[in-house]
Amino acid sequence: MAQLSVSHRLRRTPFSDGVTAAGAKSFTVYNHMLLPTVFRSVEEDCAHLKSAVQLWDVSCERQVELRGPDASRLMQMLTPRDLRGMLAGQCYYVPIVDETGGMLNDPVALKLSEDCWWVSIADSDLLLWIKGVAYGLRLDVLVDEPDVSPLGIQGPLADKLAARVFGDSVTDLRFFRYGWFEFEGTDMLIARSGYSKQGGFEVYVPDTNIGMPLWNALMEAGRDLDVHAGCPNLIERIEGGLLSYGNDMTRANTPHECGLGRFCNTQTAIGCIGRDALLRVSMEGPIRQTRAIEIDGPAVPACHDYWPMMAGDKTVGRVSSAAWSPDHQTNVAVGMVRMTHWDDGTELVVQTPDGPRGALVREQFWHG
Ligand code: THG
Repeated sequence: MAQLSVSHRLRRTPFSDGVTAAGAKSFTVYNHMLLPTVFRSVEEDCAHLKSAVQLWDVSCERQVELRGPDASRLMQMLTPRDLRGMLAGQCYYVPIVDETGGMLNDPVALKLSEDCWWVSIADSDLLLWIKGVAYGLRLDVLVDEPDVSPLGIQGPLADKLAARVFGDSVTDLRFFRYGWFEFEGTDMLIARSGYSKQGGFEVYVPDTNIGMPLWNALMEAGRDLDVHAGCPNLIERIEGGLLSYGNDMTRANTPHECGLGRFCNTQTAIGCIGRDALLRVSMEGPIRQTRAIEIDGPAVPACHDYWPMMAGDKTVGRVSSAAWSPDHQTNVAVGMVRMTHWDDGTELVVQTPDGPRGALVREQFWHG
């Protein structure tokens, strides 16, 4: 395969030296930044993630900072999730929609204080949308991207490793809560969160220069835990039903179509952009929705183009992500299916590049 040319438009991260030294085999581009996708192999990385602990360079989950008297007001304009009960110390997974109810991003929002928020974004230029809204309404708020780079500590041994470097109290954090912890004299925000179902933390590293010292300290401290560099894993995230913005959903989808209706409180999210559109779709319900899909046969190739899902000669949906799961001995996939065919157990045919394959619609992901 041809190589990707790296230039200033394709940003390195504070941990790039560590990622290279660990032998990253491939990368993708996410928020104009390098994101590793494979170290040993997707299957080996998955097995290791489920049994040990990994360091993830997820710097590409960039922070958009909202700071100023209107920060909370602006934040509530961006999402149909009701933020009134949210306290400093909490993280919320928040769909962000445009005026038509179309998904713009699905970030994690962190409330630092009444007048300061971080929005930890998925792969779209959300900063520009937020700046536009703030300027258009002349809000009293600064919108910027700080030098903050998330480092994931993911896997069943994550608590053990984090405790050795940040102290035992880091293990008291509850899911989607954060606290402040010190490393070599620098305070950093650590949350119990991450893009896997294996548990762990995300360290919001507040200065590029402390990136490699922290990376090296974690690698050193976790030697006997078999710590290894890792990255969001395609197999594990499909099994867990974690969606990928730009792949499994786009601006053409509402949160309800994406199965993110449980993160919308459109009735009470007063001031939210797209509220009228979402009130309408939440009343009527979506006519297509994200589903887990099980695809028969041997390992499917990578899903670059959407694969049509057929019922007879009718196209009733499409697969957006797929991978062979060694643990489930089947191909696990994410698809969008029309309501006429979205019931659990519905049998369909998926047109893969390797030819047609039988497939089953599932109401639940695997959570494996
Ligand atoms: N962590 C941080 N920033 C991120 C991601 C992350 N930005 C980009 C991307 N990932 C955003 N997408 C997601 C998708 C799923 C979750 C988080 C971010 C997630 N979901 C949990 C689940 O579905 O089980 C729980 C959500 C909840 O119950 O509140 O964690 O990973 N910093």
